[in-house]
Amino acid sequence: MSNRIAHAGLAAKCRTAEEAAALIEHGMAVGMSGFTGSGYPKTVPLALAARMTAAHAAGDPFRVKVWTGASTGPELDGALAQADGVEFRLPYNSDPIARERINKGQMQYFDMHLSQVAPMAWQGFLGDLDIAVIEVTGITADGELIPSASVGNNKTWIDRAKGVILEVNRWQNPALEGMHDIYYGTALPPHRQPIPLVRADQRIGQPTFRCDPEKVIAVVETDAPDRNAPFTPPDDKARSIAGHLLEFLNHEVGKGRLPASLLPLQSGVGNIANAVLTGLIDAPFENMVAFTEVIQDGMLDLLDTGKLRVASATSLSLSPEAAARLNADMGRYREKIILRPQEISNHPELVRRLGCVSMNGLIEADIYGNVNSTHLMGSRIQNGIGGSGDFARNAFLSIFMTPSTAKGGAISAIVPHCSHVDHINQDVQVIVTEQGLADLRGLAPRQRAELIMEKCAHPDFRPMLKDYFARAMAGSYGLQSPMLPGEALAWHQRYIDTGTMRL
Ligand code: 0RQ
Repeated sequence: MSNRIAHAGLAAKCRTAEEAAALIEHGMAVGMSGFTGSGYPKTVPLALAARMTAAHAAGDPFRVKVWTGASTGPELDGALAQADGVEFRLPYNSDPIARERINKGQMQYFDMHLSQVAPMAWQGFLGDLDIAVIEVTGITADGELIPSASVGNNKTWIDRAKGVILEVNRWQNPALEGMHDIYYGTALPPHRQPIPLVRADQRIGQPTFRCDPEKVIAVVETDAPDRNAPFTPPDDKARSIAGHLLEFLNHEVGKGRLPASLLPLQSGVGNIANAVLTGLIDAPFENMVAFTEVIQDGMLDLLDTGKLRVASATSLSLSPEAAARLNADMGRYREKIILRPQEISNHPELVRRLGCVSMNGLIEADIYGNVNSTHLMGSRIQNGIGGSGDFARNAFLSIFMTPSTAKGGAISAIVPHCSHVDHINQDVQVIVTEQGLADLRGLAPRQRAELIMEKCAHPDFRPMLKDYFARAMAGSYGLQSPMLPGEALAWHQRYIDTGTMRL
């Protein structure tokens, strides 16, 4: 037993991962920690997957409902999906094995706005939560829990679950203690009060989770890193997208519509978002702050330059190199990073009050600026909406970015009609591709279409889009948002049939 467990009663509950996993039964709902590949439990899910595989081999059913913060790691989503042990999953997934099962119809997946998960769990719509499995950095002498590299929904899972299994991960730096801000003031209507946060750098809660030691049914000691992949260096397209976006932000500062320190930044996941953050290092903005979900490598680089003063998020999602850098200097970063529950990091009230500049990736946008963030060809889920909707609808500036083509140029990211809509055009103010940037603020649908085709579409697909739009103008049932229903999704059908949207 390590000195990470300072509470004698909880130290006495140390078990092996197999003993802890044996407490989880077929049909249970299990709330796991984990957000974008960090702070997820690493041994109990693996032991649970082994039990499931053995049960299935013996002809017995063994599947559970898995609730998390967001995506986790291969030891959790990958292992449980491989064992065919997940009946139902929420709210965000990026694991390829789980994705495959979802798309084969073998797993129910409730893809949700991340800020709404905790309130919905309290409302009771999701049913009872049987067990929480939560990775922590340590346990204090009075039994409070020091959070790990992500906060996610852990507070809610600990509060709601009938039993709690803790994984105390020695690999997580003990100096994480003090980085977190766990707010206990949320309530359901009619008792909701304003959340007293008016600046991104403010702390409104406490550094630890409260947990009744009586509820803890097992404590498992682990020593394993979070498994995040390295970022690929920005390619030409990512650099072009970042360039257009930074030029636009500069222009907005020049016009007096944004302060010189910008407004609190929210940045999505992925290589393009990372390229934008990297581009901000050489941009003329100082004293920036971030109010976002995920702190990835580019955000750490920005903190290092001093241009970013503070970053508020719910999770650290770093490459192994950046994680090592953070670990080596945790004392200093702890002053600049605040990790909060995701119902606070993504809270619409706070995003609106602070006036975030929201920057997220997309799968496809249509000529009117509706955005699909989740489904390929209308039916196959990629990841999930994540926090993009929490931010896009409420941001001061809602920006979406993408390369103009996908799959080696076979697919246009700008289409006549989105095959699935996550963000309606009213929530989408700016679209950026490597071709250019369309500022859609204040424009009506036909004006938006002209601008998106001209600025964002790839030149190979632009004539096809213009041809469709011209024919829609001539033959549409109405002219508010001209459309030819029989043709609107023909590009997607062509891709499914022939492997390309090209004629
Ligand atoms: O698939 O790897 O099999 O080729 O989609 O696309 O280009 O790698 O882009 O990693 O930036 O992800 C929208 C998915 C973009 C992401 C999305 C295929 C493409 C590839 C991934 P392959 P890229 P990125 C904060 C905010 C929703 C959640 C969100 C996302 C794969 O940004 O999940 O914003 N967003 N959260 O080939 C068919 C198209 C395609 C396409 C791309 N038009 N048609 N396939 N692909 N465009 C974070 C959280 O909330 C946690």
